[in-house]
This record gives sequence, structure tokens and C-alpha cells, in this order.
Amino acid sequence: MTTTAPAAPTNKLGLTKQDYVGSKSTLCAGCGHDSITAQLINAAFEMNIEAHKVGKYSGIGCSSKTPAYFFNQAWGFNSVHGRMPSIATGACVANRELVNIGVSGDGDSMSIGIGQLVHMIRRNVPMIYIIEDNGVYGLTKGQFSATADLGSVLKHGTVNELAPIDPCTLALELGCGFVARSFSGDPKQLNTILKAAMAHNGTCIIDVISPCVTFNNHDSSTKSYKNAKDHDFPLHELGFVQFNELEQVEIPAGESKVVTFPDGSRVSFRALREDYDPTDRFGAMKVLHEGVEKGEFLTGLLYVNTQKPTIHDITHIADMPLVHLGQAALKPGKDVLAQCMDALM
Ligand SMILES: Cc1ncc(C[n+]2csc(CCOP(=O)(O)OP(=O)(O)O)c2C)c(N)n1
Ligand code: SF4
Repeated sequence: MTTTAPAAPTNKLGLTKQDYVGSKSTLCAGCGHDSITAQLINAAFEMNIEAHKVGKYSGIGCSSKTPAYFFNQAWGFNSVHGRMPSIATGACVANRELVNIGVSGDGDSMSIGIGQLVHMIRRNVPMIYIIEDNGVYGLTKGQFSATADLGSVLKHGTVNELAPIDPCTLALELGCGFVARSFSGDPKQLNTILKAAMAHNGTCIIDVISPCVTFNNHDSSTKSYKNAKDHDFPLHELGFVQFNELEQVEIPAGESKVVTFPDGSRVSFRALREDYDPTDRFGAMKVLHEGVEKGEFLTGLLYVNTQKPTIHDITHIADMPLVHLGQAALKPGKDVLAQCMDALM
């Protein structure tokens, strides 16, 4: 008797998880970046994202190679080192219907690319920007990056004497409306944060500690699997209910703070640290600074503000994606041009 394998589960679009997969990873076995890719695939499958409506972007680094490993059907641009934000901003303005996902490294984002990144956050470009944070430049063989903790030690003994830049406090300072930190070794939390980011409209900065097993996973590294596990301090237990499941799933009243996203999806926060309020920006900054002093590695959806105007609102961009506008709208004629010129005088 022959038995047939059970059919793979499908989502509301009739797609299987395999439909969200990309090429085979060429990263080192055990690299944290591959776990992040896996959660992106899971989150997009669960959120019924249409992969052909995704724009995926990156800079240069091992982390920046990863968009090749998910969503084969998506649009993609692997940019120059640190230049992903301007490429993504252009794509986002040209087609406001895209779901934008950027993957970068701590080197790509916090050194050569920091100038671009801060202006992307300031403009509130709707995109999920993941920093796969291992404290080193993995691709160029493990030099310290700008997120390496003060006093951390490289494999061959070099000590880092510079204070780190924290992507999350930087994003909070810039008024980013969605700031999160997670760990590639905590798939459940990361999955929930990614789904919430997919429901958000605006820049999402997600700093994910993602150990580099080849150059920065030893005992004296503060970005190793062991160190992250030993010091991981989740600020809350997160729950996520997508807008189209609200009728089936109940969020327990009373104990949780609930934030509703523009598409109707909800995130619930059950506080593990008393009085942490994820909608209080200054409070979040204070807790993060205190955490650094205590040596705590604080994770969760640190801050969320669903009301911030995006670049589309600020620039009054047309509802119709610019890429779909016809000739008549794109070439409105001499009179309109003259009016524009007059307005500038
Ligand atoms: C303009 C330019 N400068 C320097 C480099 C060399 N370079 C390649 S990747 C990289 C840093 C990668 O580190 P990170 O972004 O943290 O990614 P990881 O490899 O650790 O995932 C550098 C400096 C480059 N490719 N282009
Ligand atoms: S060198 Fe490090 S960051 Fe790059 S693939 Fe290997 S483990 Fe990952």
C-alpha cells in the first residue's frame, strides 16, 4: 500500500510556506542571520503577505546577503554598502503599495550607512528595517563594529575601547514610531515583533542580536549566543492578533496593554517589568539607558506610536502609486508647469 504525504498547510492566499522561501543560504552553519530569515518567512506566511508586492533591500555584509534567501517572488535591490535607505526611500515613494523590508548589519547601518539611516527614520519611510547585530563586520573577517560593547574582546584578544552606538536609543531619539529589540535565538518573540511590524505603517527599526559563530561567539563576546541567553530580559510577553482573526481570538482584558495598528491588527503587552509603557518614548529611553548601566539586555517591542505621519502624508503624495500614473498625470502640461514655477518665485 502506498501512502501519500499530507499536503503542506496553506495560508489565506492558498500559498505554502515554501512559496516564501528564497535561494539556499551560503552563510556559515549556525549563523544567527539564518534564524532571522526563517522568522521572516514564517511571519510573511502567517500574515498572508503577497510576496510579489514586497520590495526587499540591503547593503553589503553577510546580513545584507540574506534577502536572497527569502521571498523569491519579491522585487529586490542589493545596494552599495550603507546606501540601502536611499534606495528604499525612492522605491517606497515610487510605489506606495509595496511592503518594504530592508536587512542590514550593524556595520552597514551604524557606520558607513548611519547618515542615510537617520534621514530615513526622520522621514518615516514605511519600511521594516532589520539590523542583524553581531557586533562585528562578519563579511570582512570580524573587525569590531560600532555596536560592539565597551570592553568586549575579539577572538584574538583585541579589546574594544569605544563606547557603542545603540540602534534602539538612536531610533527613539529620532522619534521612530516602531522600535524593537530581539534575539535570533528567541524565534517566538522575533516572530511576533515581525508580524506587528508588517501591520505598522511607518519606519520599523528592529535590532536583532544575531551571533556571528565564526568571529564573535566566544566567552568574552557580549554578542554571543551564551551571553544573549544569560542576559536576555524581555520587557513584556507579546501577543499578536491579525485584523482578520479578531473574531476568533480574544485578548485577555485588564492585564494587557493593547495597541491597535492602522490595519486593525492588535498587539497586546503583558508587562514583565512593572510600569513599562511601550507608548511612552521618554520612559523607553530611560529604561534602555538604565539597562545598559545594569548590564541587562532588554528585548521586546520597546516603543510604538501608530499615529506618526509617514513620508506619504508629509509630502502629500498621490494615493495612486506613482508607478501606475498615466502620461496625462505625469505630463500635466505647460500651464501647470507655469503655476509651479510661479509658486517658487
Ligand atoms: C564602500 C565600502 N567600504 C567597505 C566595504 C567592505 N565591507 C564589506 S561588508 C562590510 C561590513 C559588514 O558588516 P555588517 O554590516 O555588520 O554585516 P555582517 O557581515 O556582520 O553581517 C565592510 C566594511 C565595502 N564593501 N564597501
Ligand atoms: S562570518 Fe559570521 S556573520 Fe558571516 S555568515 Fe559566518 S557566522 Fe554569519
